[in-house]
Parts: sequence; C-alpha cells; structure tokens
Amino acid sequence: MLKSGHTDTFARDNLPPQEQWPDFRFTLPGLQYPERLNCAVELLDKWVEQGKGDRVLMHTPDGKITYADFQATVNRICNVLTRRLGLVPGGRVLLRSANNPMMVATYFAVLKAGGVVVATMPLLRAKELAYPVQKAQIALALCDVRLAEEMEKAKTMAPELQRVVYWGGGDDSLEAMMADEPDTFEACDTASDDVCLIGFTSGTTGVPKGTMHFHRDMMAICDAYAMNVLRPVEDDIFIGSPPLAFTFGLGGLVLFPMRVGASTVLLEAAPPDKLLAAIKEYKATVSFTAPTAYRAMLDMLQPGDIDSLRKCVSAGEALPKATWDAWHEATGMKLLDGIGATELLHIFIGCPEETLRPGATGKPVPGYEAKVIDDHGNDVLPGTIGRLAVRGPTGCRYLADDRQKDYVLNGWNVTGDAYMMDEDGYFWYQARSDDMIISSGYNIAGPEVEGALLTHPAVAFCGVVGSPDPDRGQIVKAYVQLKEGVSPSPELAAELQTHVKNEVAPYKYPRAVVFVDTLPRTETGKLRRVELRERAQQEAARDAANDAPQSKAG
Ligand code: 3UK
Repeated sequence: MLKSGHTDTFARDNLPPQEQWPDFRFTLPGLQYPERLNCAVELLDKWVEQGKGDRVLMHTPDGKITYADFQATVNRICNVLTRRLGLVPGGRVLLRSANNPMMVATYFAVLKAGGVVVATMPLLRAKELAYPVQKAQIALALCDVRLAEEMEKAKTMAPELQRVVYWGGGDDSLEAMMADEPDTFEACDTASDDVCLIGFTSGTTGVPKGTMHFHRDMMAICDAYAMNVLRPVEDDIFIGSPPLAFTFGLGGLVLFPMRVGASTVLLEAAPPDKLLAAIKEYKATVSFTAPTAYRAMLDMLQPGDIDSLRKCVSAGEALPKATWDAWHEATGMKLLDGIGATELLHIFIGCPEETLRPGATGKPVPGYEAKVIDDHGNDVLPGTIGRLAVRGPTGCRYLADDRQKDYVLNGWNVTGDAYMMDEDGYFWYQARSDDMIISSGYNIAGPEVEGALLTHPAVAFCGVVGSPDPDRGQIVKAYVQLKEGVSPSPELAAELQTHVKNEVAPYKYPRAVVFVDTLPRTETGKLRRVELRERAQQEAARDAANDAPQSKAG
C-alpha cells in the first residue's frame, strides 16, 4: 500500500486482511492513477484551475451554482472542519441530508480535507444512525437542521458521536461558522488508496455492512462506466431520484457530471411525478432512477415532457423487458440497464444503446470481467444459471466484517445474484440467489414471473415470492398492484394466471394471486421481497389454521 495521507489510521487499520481482498484490475487505459490523488481535486478544483469555474455545476430552485462558487463553499467548510471541528485526515464524518447542494458541499469538503465520508439516508431512524456511528467510530456529524430530531436521539445512543453541527439556520449553524472562514483551502495530500468513503449497505437482511472505497475508486467508476458506457458530454444536465447516500445516486448525480464538467439537478424528494416535472423544467438530458420509476412515469407522460432527455439509466433492481419495451415505444429511447452494488461502488455490467439487448442486463463494463460459477466456484457453461462473479478496478472491502469471506471468493466478488450468460457474452438476470422459488422440485425465478405479469395491461406493479405449501414445498404467489381504474376480481386473477402460462413455462404460473394497493419498497427503490415472503408465510399459516386451502385467486 502507498504512504497514507491519513493521520487517523482507523480506516486503513480496519480494511480486510489483504488475502481476503478481491483481485483488482487496472488494465483498461485511463484507470492508472497517480500515487497521490485526492478525488475532490480531480473532480472540482481541476475545472476552476482550467478556467472553467464559470460553468454551471448545479441547477436549483434558487438559481445556478457554478463550479467556482461551489469550490469556495467547499473550501470554507474545509476550514471549519479542520480549524474549528478538529477533523484530521482519516477522520470519519457522518452526513445526514436529503439530496441538495449543501449535502454535496459537505461531502466534497470532507473528501478534500482528507476525511472519510459516511453518508446516510434521510429516512433512517436514530437506531439506524447509531449503528454506523459505532461501527465506523464517528466523532463528528454534519446534518440538515430539518433532520435534527433523529440525529439528536442517535447522539444519545452512540457516545462516540461528540459533535453534531447543523446547517440551515441558527447562531451556531455551519453557515455561521463558514462566514468567518477564508474561501481557499489546500487539499489534503491523500494517497490514491486512502479510504475516502464508507458506504453502508441497506441491510434488509442482517446488520448493515460498511463498504470502504478509496479516492481512486471514485475516479474509476467515472472512467470505467461513465466514460465507456454512458459517455456524457459537458453540456449534459443530470437528474434523478436516488439518495446520494446510495452510491447509485452519488455516481449518477454527482461524480459522473463532475468528471466531464457537466451540471446536475438535485431534488430533495423525487417521486415519479416530481421527477418528470423537474426533467421538463430543467431540460435535463441524463436521468438516473429505478426501473419502477420509469414505469410509473410512463403513465403520466405528456407530449414534450421529456424531449430534452437523451440517456436514461436504470439500476437497483432488475429492469423487466416489459418496462424496457413500453419506454421505448412511448419515447423512442432505449433504457440503459446496469447492475451495480455498494460493494463495487457502481455499475459493472451494462451496455450502451448500440449493443444492448432488451431484457438482458448487458455485458461487463470495460475494465470489469464477469462470469457465472456454480456452488463450488467452478465456471459454468454459457446458458447455465449460476452465481455471478465479477472483478475490476473496484471491489469489496468490508469494514471489520467476517462477511468479507462470503462476498469475495478466489479474488472474485460474488454478488449474491443468480445469472445466466448467453453464447454472445450477454448476462441475463434471474433472481437474487437466495430468492429462487422451489416448487415441486422446479426452480422458479420470481422476477421472470413478474416480467410476465407486467406484460398484462391491467398490471401496474407486482412482486412474486415463494409461499410455504404442504404439498409442493413452496408455491408461486403473486402480489399485484393494478393500474388505476382497474378493479380486482377472482376473474381477473384467473386471467392473470392464464396470461402467465401463455408467456412462460406453465409450471411457473402463480397459484395464488393477491391484489394489493401498494408494494413495499426500500429507499433505494427495491422491492422488499423479505416483507412479501413474511406476509406470504403469515397468510399460509393463517390458512392452515383455518384448515382452508391457501387463498387462491382472491
Ligand atoms: C441488485 C440489480 C438486477 C442486485 C447499485 C447501481 O443496487 C445497487 O447497490 P446495492 O448494494 O444492491 C446491489 C444488488 O442490487 N441490482 C442492482 N442493479 C440491478 N439486479 N438488475 C440490475 N440492473 O441484486 C445487486 O447485487 O443496493 C446499483 C449503482 C450503484 C449501486 N450501489
């Protein structure tokens, strides 16, 4: 490892042992970074130095923020952090805010000062904030004052947290401190392999894991995925919904635009209707959001709404072919599917428009390699379903966590997804490996059944899980949210079952169909399958107690 620029060595000390690291690959031209590297300098200061400080970085409801304005704000925060709040290189800083300019400014200030960012989702409760504070031993937090309540509670739960500074008003606010500080700051001389970000996974199953990323990793996702697949230009205006604490949002809404000197629109809350309105208002050209958001926007589209858009990235969960087709038909645009993971920081499989295949996730992003392996770690033949394994310039390094050994096998990152690679090298998503439904000895992937249901005109959204069944082990159970104006009925349920039988192998059809008003989703846009499975389990137990057959088609 290179000579660290950190004086607080906690992050480096808590990296996994080197033999448990994935193999990192830097063969792609453009991924060889200098030994001394601070990503904030590369992504921000460089533009001002090159005389492009007047370019617009952010479009906000209150006006535009240029790269130079933003740099001055970042520098003031750097001075507050290092001169008044005791931040030393390597110190962790928790950030808590919705997506807005101050969130990004504090983020970049921590990076530039050589600190380690721990960004958190706005909806987290005190207990969920206390966990990363303790795990990453965080002494300082910067927080939007509107989110103070849970932050203060977290502070009482985690004594490690010595100080919380709020922005957004008050005599002792961050802005008040900034006002007295100069707008220049010399960036910390960090090594390219110094940790700059600990991204916690959402932890829908088990305790969240802290994924550690280096300064060079922040550059690598720009130079691998963004430069080769997305290919933005400096006139692009990025927009989207994912929180910046979710690395899908960090890359898509901050790092990628800044890598090319483009601009971004940050929305504090971006449900599909708001996102659509903002695309129109700001004439955005590149959008980042979840598959279901594209599907939801389709129903609201008015002519001319999204004429400015030229690229639409979908990630976070599988993009059903039905959604791809419908978007293409309505807009003429090809959705760019891509699978990413917090462990790998961003997207590692995904194709540009010319080479993508609707329904497939795509091919490995230049710089990454991917393959499908069996339970023993051996490669399987094309056409066979197995576990996805990937390696490249970024990869899994958990903060002091035994689960490192589960994610990294023989130098490959094993993401927990069941995939099939075809003869042409395209990767086809099946399901999360532990989400496969086993019914009467058949393996059935829930997302495939969902994909079939979504081609029925009455279906808005759906989730398909296995439900315990005394005869078959599990049966396929579908939770279906109907389009507005469509009423649920046993006849419609039967029709959906027949529809699925016509679309995919008949044994995959949902033997139980339940109509719901909404489906449970995470803040990152993923269907909460765990919750649906629990619900299915309860319903099965209830039906068994009533000695009635499992509620079929109702
Ligand atoms: C699933 C997908 C099918 C898959 C993420 C883009 O989602 C991101 O990170 P997370 O750690 O979850 C990772 C898991 O999510 N997934 C993501 N994208 C797809 N499944 N098709 C897709 N296109 O199970 C993966 O293992 O929350 C996505 C960029 C950065 C990210 N962190």
